[in-house]
Amino acid sequence: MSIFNHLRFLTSGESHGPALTGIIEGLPARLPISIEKIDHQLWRRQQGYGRGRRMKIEQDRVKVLSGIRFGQTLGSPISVMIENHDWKTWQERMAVEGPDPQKRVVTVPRPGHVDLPGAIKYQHEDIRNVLERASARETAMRVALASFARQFLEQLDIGIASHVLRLLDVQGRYSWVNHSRDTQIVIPLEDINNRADDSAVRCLDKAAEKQMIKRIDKSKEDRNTVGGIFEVIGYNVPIGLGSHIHWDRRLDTRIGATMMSIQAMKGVEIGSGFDSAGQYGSEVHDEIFYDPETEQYYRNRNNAGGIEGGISNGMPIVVRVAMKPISTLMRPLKSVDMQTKEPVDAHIERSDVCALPAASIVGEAMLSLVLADAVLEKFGGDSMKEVRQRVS
Ligand code: EPS
Repeated sequence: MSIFNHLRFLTSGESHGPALTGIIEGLPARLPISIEKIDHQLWRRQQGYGRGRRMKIEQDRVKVLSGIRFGQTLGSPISVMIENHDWKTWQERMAVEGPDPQKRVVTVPRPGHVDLPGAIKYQHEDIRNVLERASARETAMRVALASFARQFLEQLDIGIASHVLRLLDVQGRYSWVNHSRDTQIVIPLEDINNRADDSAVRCLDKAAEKQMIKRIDKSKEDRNTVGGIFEVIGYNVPIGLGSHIHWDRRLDTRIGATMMSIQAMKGVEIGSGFDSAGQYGSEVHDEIFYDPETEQYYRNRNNAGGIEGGISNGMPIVVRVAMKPISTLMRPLKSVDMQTKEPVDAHIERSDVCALPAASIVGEAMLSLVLADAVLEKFGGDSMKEVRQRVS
């Protein structure tokens, strides 16, 4: 059950269990690894206006258990752990053995959450047995594992960035879909993350940022939640990753699937995506030019989002992902008690008003994993030296 060809990775852990754990396998040997860089990515995922109290409890740090020695990969499976600090208060309710001492079962599913289909599918009487694993807490481990892939890409000068494009009805100005050379000049690709990291909502447009913050405040006041759209960009990506020859080898198949795998995502676009459906071919397709000096083909815009026919074309890879509003509402929607079948208000759990900025970091993580996998598929190599020789 994977569209990864070279890398393999698994995550495990419940939101309020003792820890998250993960394994990544398939990275070459002798890749320099900085734990500080992994922790920095974990820190980035914990930021963002609109998060709830949990993010004050956790200070995510990775603990490496195998696969790294003296700051380099060994080529063996890398296993890591992130502790859940909140576990202290959940030990009894999340105990591995024995009966539940508090007998506090969750029986009312939240509309929009996996609660109802999950409880029916797995025949759980306590919805907690579903929601603990469904929680986006799991994405901390994805970010940790992807940090290894990201450090691999860094060695090849491939960069990954993200920013929030839209929150509710507020749309920022900058997008790397349809970008001209001018947009590039306003914000160089290498600066996107620094500037987005400086914003409480990861928005590059200061006027839109203000409005986004206001929407989050209003939503909190109304005991509601908000989603939006983030854009993830991969740059300096070599031409030729992915393939048109089979559906599961297409780079866009793999990006689409991994982005949709992030909790609460409801839509993915590559390049101008849904907008292109309303435009003529002449408006959509990016004309091809050739620069004899650099001996390179180039384009003046990027509606294709860096992928044509499932193959990277050398332009930045641009992916937009739509996140629905979080389904835990402090002013709950109507639901049904699964025990009594009576109509009641949905279950309330501590949650976030908006986790869109964090989701964009998770989007970066998923793109890092897909691109690292596609690079290894195309070029191969057991050691970093071998990979470097083959890529250059
Ligand atoms: C989440 C609910 C909240 C979030 C959590 C995801 O957790 P809690 O129920 O403990 O308040 O904070 O996100 C994280 C813990 C995280 O690390 O991102 C949910 O139900 O998905």
